[in-house]
Amino acid sequence: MEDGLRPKAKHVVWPNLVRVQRTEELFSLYNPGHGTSIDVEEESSSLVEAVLAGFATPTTAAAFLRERPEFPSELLVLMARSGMIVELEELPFLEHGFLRPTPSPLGAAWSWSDLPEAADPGTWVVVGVPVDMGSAGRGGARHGPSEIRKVVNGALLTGEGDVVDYELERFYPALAPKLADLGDVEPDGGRMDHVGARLAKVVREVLGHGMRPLVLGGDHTLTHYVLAEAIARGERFGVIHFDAHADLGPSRTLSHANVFRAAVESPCVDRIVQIGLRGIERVTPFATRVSCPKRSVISARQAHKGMALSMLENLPKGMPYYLSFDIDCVDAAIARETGTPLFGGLSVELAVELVDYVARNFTLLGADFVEVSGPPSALNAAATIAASLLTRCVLGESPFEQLSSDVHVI
Ligand SMILES: [Mn+2]
Repeated sequence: MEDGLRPKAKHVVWPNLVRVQRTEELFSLYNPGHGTSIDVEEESSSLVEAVLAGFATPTTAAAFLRERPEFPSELLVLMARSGMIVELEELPFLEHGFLRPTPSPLGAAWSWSDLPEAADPGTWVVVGVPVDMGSAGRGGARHGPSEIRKVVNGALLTGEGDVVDYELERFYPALAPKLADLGDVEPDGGRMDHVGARLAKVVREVLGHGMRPLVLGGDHTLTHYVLAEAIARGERFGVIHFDAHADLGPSRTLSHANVFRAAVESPCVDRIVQIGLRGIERVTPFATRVSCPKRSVISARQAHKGMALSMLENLPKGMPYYLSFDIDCVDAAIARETGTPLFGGLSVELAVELVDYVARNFTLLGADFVEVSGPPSALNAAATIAASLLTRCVLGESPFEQLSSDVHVI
């Protein structure tokens, strides 16, 4: 059947559906947890009623249609995509909600039901994950997505026309980046695995359409769920990870301190590059030391000596990479708003140069910017830096000329 509805999976009406009767025949259905609604007109009201009655107790689309051979299956797909009916299996993590639209989208505002029609390969699809459940340091990363969206240059990323880039002396003619925003994953329910399952559902769909997730954290734990979806595709890829910390803790309990564990263990992940590491840590005496030849580490000190760039230049370019940027990679004297700050990190200039190199020279299958924290303030330096780094990602491969002394006049 069409995208978004598995015919043999049991579906059920979403339990908290709101019905508003507009006239005797006309009504609207709202799914406040998915941020979706459908207006039901006279000609379709009996069909919608049939779906609501038919899926009041769990059944499959195949069984529903077998009893009603004349039923338009596209209406069933629409009701599944808009969350009016959901898979029984997904109910535990969808019952508290799925996606919340954001008041300040980056690029085009998409709702879940805009997919798959709106899908366009190569598009960066923003999704925020406002959680800090997986943090051991100071919390506050739940403010990350809204703090970052507040300071992204929206006119630059949503408009059309020429773009002048004084930072890297470039001129981008007629720049129209492919960027859309699905809003934030619902953080309600208090369970990281439920939030992770919602995020995984989004990432699976985005990757499935050849688009690229651009995830705004949130604590670093969320990267685990994104990487798991990338690994599930079964294709070889590499990971480029900017962080003050290695996030390879030996614990089996998922937290923001061991999110790259699955990447180390999966044969799909061919290379893991970690840039900006620093600090001194005690290794737990219960852990066993094992070799990991696919891992390369460039400390913050080495990065400042030009070694990060030369290492990236020598990485194989024949496979896609996933970029994960923990804002604490940047020096804590500059990017203060983060959970586990460390001094002696990357400068803003170096971070911009490296992310720009990555975005221009590698095929990125997705990216995240995590550990930007609140509380909301007049100037959130970490959010502002994350915003300029993610802008470099979105500018990506766009063609440019060397900046000239020309001026623009009307
Ligand atoms: Mn981290």
